[in-house]
Amino acid sequence: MKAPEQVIGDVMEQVIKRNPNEPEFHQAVLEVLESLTPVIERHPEFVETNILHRIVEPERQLIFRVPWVDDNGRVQVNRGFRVQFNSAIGPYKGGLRFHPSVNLGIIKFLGFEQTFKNSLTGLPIGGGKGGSDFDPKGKSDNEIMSFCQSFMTELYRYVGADVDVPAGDIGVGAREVGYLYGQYKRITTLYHGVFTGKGISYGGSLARKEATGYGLLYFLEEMLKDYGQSLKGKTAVISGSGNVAIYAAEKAQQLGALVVAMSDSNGYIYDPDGIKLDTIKQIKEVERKRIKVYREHHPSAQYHEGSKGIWTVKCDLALPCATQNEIDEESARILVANGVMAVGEGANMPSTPEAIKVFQDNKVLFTPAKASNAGGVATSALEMTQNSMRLAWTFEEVDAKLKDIMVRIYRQTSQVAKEYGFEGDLVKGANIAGFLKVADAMMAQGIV
Ligand code: NDP
Ligand code: 2IT
Repeated sequence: MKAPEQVIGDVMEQVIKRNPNEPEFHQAVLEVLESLTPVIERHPEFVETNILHRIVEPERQLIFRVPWVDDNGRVQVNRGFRVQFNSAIGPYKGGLRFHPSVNLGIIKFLGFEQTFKNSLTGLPIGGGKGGSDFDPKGKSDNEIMSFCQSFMTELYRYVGADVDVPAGDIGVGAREVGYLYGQYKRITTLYHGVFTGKGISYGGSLARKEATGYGLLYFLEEMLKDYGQSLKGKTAVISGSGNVAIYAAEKAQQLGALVVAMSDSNGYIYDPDGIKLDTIKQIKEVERKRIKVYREHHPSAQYHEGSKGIWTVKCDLALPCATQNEIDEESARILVANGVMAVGEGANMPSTPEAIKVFQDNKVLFTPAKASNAGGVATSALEMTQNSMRLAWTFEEVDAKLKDIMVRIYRQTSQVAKEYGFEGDLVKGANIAGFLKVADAMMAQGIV
């Protein structure tokens, strides 16, 4: 029998060889594999049945052409993706990202993370992710609709309420989900829950819009409680100003924290008296403008060009809610020097491995994305449940279930970390707990 380290080394070598030029995918896989040494020691059957080699290989990867016509009558071509990563515990589930940086490696990293995140929710959902290198910025509603209809005209073949259920992610919100769902329904004549994050008038769940951000704060609250702390009076910095960031800020404020900075990909605003969230919602959700416009409404706030600078703002809580690898080692060191107490990941993989090491070496409480941002997909699964039952729960009912789920994920993650000798290390706890359920289901289902 090979030593666990060697098994992991072999799998990693294979991943790099099979998936060249996909650094984000390598990064996500390595972090999970590195956590699994003690699991492999306890479970030789995982090695005998090659579970690790199987779990890092997506079940299916779809790449397709998305042609559409812009407002000037020009034909545009984008590339569409859907990676159906793992269906051991349920139908593929995960969002769609529309951003010019999207490529197969990014979708694969997100699908891989999603598999373990979805497992942690305790709900029956497998892992998948998709998207396109289409850039929604500056496009008219008509262009967005054209693109979404073309995207769905291909994707519809591969999805379904019990097959694969997409949702939003960067660049895909209520407007895009509406156009995508409309086209799906038109082609298939099926009115069922093939998307989550739908509008409330056509099968969406109350509290789904708020769920990722609220869930992050419920998770943080539970963790801080464990250390005799609370959110009250804490200063928070939240990167991004999209769906996750806005509702993380809203719940942080409700729980008594002072949110002093938010950003977009151009720069960040600093408002020492506390960010006025109504203004942010108006600028971002209604007008779709840049965050620097905030200063026109609140002249005493500062605007700084460059999104990375947000991590130089002194805070107790740093909540990265924009994108992958947005906190590097240098930013982590600045946060630590400024006395940060906890870092809660709302975005997927927002901290580089070097940054995570800086936080953990300096005893900063650190919540990994696949645990602390699981509230979004968990509430998506609640939307699927409501659609199947043909009924709708109230906001309070969904929110209470979301809170229960986040508290349970925190407890399970910290408990599993302790059980495997990594007390306080939620990265290890989340990776191990997420992996165990998927691996167990794969073992039970044979070599498939
Ligand atoms: P949105 O598109 O609503 O918002 C994204 C925000 O992040 C915007 O403010 C955007 O700025 C900023 N951003 C995006 N890319 C970059 C970049 N390369 N550099 C700096 N800033 C950037 O997306 P969401 O809020 O839905 O998603 C944010 C993160 O949360 C992502 O990592 C996503 O995968 C993750 N997530 C989302 C969930 C959901 O339910 N929506 C669930 C769990 C995780 P700009 O407008 O300038 O591009
Ligand atoms: O990364 C994520 O968990 C999401 N973008 C949400 C996925 C979903 O299916 O709700």
